[in-house]
This record gives sequence, structure tokens and C-alpha cells, in this order.
Amino acid sequence: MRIKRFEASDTYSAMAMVKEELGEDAVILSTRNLPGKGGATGGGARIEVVAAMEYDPEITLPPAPPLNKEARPPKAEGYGYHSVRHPLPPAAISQTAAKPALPPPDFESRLTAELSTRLLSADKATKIHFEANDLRLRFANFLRRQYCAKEELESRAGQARTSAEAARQSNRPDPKQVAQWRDKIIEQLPISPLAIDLNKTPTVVALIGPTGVGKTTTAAKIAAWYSIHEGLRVALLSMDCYRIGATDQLRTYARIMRLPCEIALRKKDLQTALRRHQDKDLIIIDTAGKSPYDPNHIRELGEWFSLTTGIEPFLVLSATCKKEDLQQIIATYAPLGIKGLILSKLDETRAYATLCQMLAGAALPISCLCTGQRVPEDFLLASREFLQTLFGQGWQAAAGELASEAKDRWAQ
Ligand SMILES: Nc1nc2c(ncn2[C@@H]2O[C@H](COP(=O)(O)OP(=O)(O)OP(=O)(O)O)[C@@H](O)[C@H]2O)c(=O)[nH]1
Ligand SMILES: [Mg+2]
Repeated sequence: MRIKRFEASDTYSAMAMVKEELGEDAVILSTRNLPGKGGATGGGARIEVVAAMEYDPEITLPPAPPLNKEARPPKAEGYGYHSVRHPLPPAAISQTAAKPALPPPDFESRLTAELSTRLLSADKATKIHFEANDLRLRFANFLRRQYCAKEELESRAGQARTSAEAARQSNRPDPKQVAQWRDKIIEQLPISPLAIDLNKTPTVVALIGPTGVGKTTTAAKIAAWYSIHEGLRVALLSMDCYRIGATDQLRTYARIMRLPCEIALRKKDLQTALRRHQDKDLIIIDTAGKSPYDPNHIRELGEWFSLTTGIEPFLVLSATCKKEDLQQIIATYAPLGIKGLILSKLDETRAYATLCQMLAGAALPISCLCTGQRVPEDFLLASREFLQTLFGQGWQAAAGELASEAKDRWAQ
């Protein structure tokens, strides 16, 4: 709002001055007669008109309204107070102000002090307009502060996000470096494919490990590999009298492959069966799966194996097992003198990195790899090339390799 005082010899002339200066929309705030030189009724009496213009489009509030002397707007004619500048309408704050500066913290107290001083010397009508404009100014200032605070918060949050992302990026190792580390680990994996010493017949291998890891299935796969593929004399032996139907499982495989199969329910049965198959190149013993936390399991297995020399225990580990559990399982079975590891269910996981790391740390040779449920197809003697593909490039690449290899292998 712009307020101005006009003085003329009569009302008509005063109104003409108002219209000329403030335009048709000017509002008359007050009129009064001013005493002339000869007193209130004497000659030379004048008319005073105070008029206001509601909105002056040429005048806008500066971004941060400072109250210091240098930044004050010019004085209006008349009563000697500032023509009050119109605060920016709320909508204009976000549209026109690119980024208004936040007013100084003591802005409002200074504004109040200054306006109070001026109000003391102003008349009633002027006081009302001062107060109205004071309110508008405060409101605009409040909106501006809210806007700035929101802007500031958003920009701080953005900066925090950017720096957190930068920190994450900088902590993340270079993928090329990761691949190099992985290749180094794979190179260092101890690999010793299951081998049958034909000079010392028979070779006796026992498959041990937790429940359901694939011991019986792997026993059948190994039997198939050496009897069908390598043409060796193979016998199967089950020590699993714990689970109903466990022996039937192995017997069924043996029947299909036309291999002898013995069931050892007591320790002396094991000795007798081993003696009976001295003419074989390979005897595969399937054992009962138990929890690695079963305190009697390892002791009992140790007692059975100790009766006969030359039994080579191979620990079957499921690739789906958690790293911590794998470490615990290896530690539990270690007292039996593990000859090698058989990794089963490699097809049932895609998370090979931790498995690979754990195997490198275990320092036990990897002897066989099982890649599915099919007997005999989903089996291969441990091969560094295959593990390089599987651990380095993932399952799809490894499965492609397996498919072409299995075709050649079992077509022979
Ligand atoms: N996907 C997949 N399944 C397998 C693999 N090896 C075995 N299995 C399956 O795992 C399940 C358990 O296999 P078993 O051979 O009975 O396991 P086990 O260790 O003898 O079990 P227990 O004698 O009960 O301790 C069966 O459904 C098998 O078909 C493998 O390499 N991949
Ligand atoms: Mg079994």
C-alpha cells in the first residue's frame, strides 16, 4: 500500500491531485480542513486529503527486508513516515523469488521497535494502516522464512544423500579388483579329484555328512561313474539302519546298476561285508545322516571305522548351507580324518562367493561335484576349470558346460 497526503485550496482540486498521482483506484483515507493564515475560519484555509493506493505494481519487497538505514526505502511526502511497501503476495514468493534470503533473526523485533516509534507520532487513521501493513509484512516474512527453511532442509538432505552415496561408492571395491581376488581364490582352492588306487584294492570310501545332503544319491552317482564309465568292479554298502527305507534307496540304485549291495546293521556286518568284497576295485559305504550337533554321531562313526583300516571318509556338503554352518560341520567331522569334500546341490544356489571363500579357508581338498538330482548324469569329479566357470561366471555358464560335457560322457 502506498499512502500520500495532498493539500489544496478546495476538495475538488485535492481530489484531482489524488487521481493524477495515485490513479482512479486510489482510496481516500481522510479529509480535513486546515486552518489558514487567519485562523480556522480566516482566509487561506486549505483542504488536506490522505489517500492510498492499494497495490503498487512497480514496487516489490526486496528478498530480505533489511531494517538498516542504508536499505530503507525513500521517504514519502507528507507525514514523514515511509510509504509502506506492499509485501509480496504469498503465491509470488515461490513464483518470483528464485531463492529469497532468510531474514536476519532479529528482523521482527527491530521492525516492531521501529514501527512503535513511528506510531507514537501518527494519527488514528495512519496508525490503523501502519498496523495492517505491519501484519502483512510479518506474514510475508513468516512465509519467506518457512520457504527458506524448507529449501534449506531439502538441500541439506540432498547433500547428505549425495555424501552417503559417495561414501558407499568409495567403500565399494572396484568390480575388476573383486574379479581378480575371486580368480586368485579359485586358483588356490585345494582340488583333488576322487581317485581309485588300483594297486591297493579295494579302495573303500565312506560318505558322511549331515542329514539330507545327498550322501545316498552321491553314493549311487559315484558307483555309476566308476562301474559304467570307468569299468571298475564296484560294491555298495549301507550303514544307514537309522531311517526307515534308507537301505531300500541304495538297494534300488544297486539293482538298476546291477551292483552288489550289502546292509551293515552291526559293526561286525561291516567287517564281514568288506571282507566279502575284497575282489572289488571300489567299495562305497553310505552312512546315516545325523545332526552335526549330535554328540554321539561322530564318536559312533569313529568306532565303526576304527574296526577296519583303510576306510576313507568323504564329507558331503550341501552348497546351499550357510557359511557359518559349513565351517561348523567341517570342524565337527574333522576328527574322522576327512579325505576330501563332495559338494552337492551346486544347482540349488546362485550364491557361490561365500562358498568359494569358505572352501579356500577350509584347506580340505574338493573331490566330487554334484549338480542335480539325476543319477548318474549330475556328477563330476572335481575340476578347477568347472569351478572357475561356476564360481566366476555363475550357474548358467556352468550348466552350459555341463550339458555338452555330459552328452559326450554318457554317450560313450
Ligand atoms: N538338486 C539337487 N538335489 C540333490 C542333489 N543330491 C541329492 N539331491 C536330493 O537331495 C535329497 C536327499 O538326498 P539323499 O541322497 O537321500 O540325502 P542323504 O544325505 O542320503 O539323506 P539322509 O540319508 O537322510 O541323511 C533327494 O531328494 C535327492 O534327490 C544335488 O546335487 N542337487
Ligand atoms: Mg541317505
